Amino acid sequence: MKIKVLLAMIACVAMLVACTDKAAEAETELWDTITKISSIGADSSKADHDYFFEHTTDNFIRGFGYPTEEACRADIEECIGDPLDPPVRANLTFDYEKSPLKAEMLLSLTEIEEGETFKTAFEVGFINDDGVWKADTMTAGDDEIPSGTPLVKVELNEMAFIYDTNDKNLLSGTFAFDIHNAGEQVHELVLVKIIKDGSLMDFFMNEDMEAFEFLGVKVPILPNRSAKMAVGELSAGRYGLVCFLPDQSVPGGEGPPHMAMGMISEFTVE
Ligand SMILES: [Cu+2]
Repeated sequence: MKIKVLLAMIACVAMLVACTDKAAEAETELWDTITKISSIGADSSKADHDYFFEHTTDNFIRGFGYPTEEACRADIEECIGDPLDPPVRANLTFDYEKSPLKAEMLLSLTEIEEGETFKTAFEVGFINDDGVWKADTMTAGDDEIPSGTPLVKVELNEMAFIYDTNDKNLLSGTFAFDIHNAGEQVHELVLVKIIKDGSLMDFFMNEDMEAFEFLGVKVPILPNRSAKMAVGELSAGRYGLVCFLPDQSVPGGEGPPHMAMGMISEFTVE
């Protein structure tokens, strides 16, 4: 009896080890895929472009504003653009409970102001297509939010930021955003501090870069997905929320920016 139990236990342990090995193998493969995809830009070789399209689905390409692989290849300069900085492995986690498989990673990106690097979290969904892992979705992931930080809910839709500008936590300047995309298009949330007197819309229209300071961004946020965004401690003053993504009902990323259609908003910290 005892031996049977022992054998059963050994079998269980062996199975666990086998499963863990298989998971580790899959994770390495996924990791290599993400790293390779991130390194590919419009100027990369034909072989690299082929790799890109072999390891991404049309659904993933649609996130770039192009309906198919063919459309993206035809306008590759705009569609793929520049390579991304290498992702940071320490922040990679896998969630096997969800289907398609979700892999979270953190990329460091250089944004807007020269020399200023922002860390941005992305959650990538993979599907296994005949033994090949393909990136199928990419949406903004959660920032690390210090425990006890109050959350201010912001809903995104066509075409507005919906939130309570009288929320006491928002007014206090100490909070994190809990963003949800309730719309049908991909959105982003860009947070700026408004420095000059005047209309935020005018500053963007006139490209007056002195009039505001870029504080952070969550992009892209897919329909029906959420992301938590850390904002630090905001000092008293005017702040803006803006979405610059193009109207996706117009193909090829040629639509007007959501900002021009109403996705621009202002709040005050007291
Ligand atoms: Cu938008």
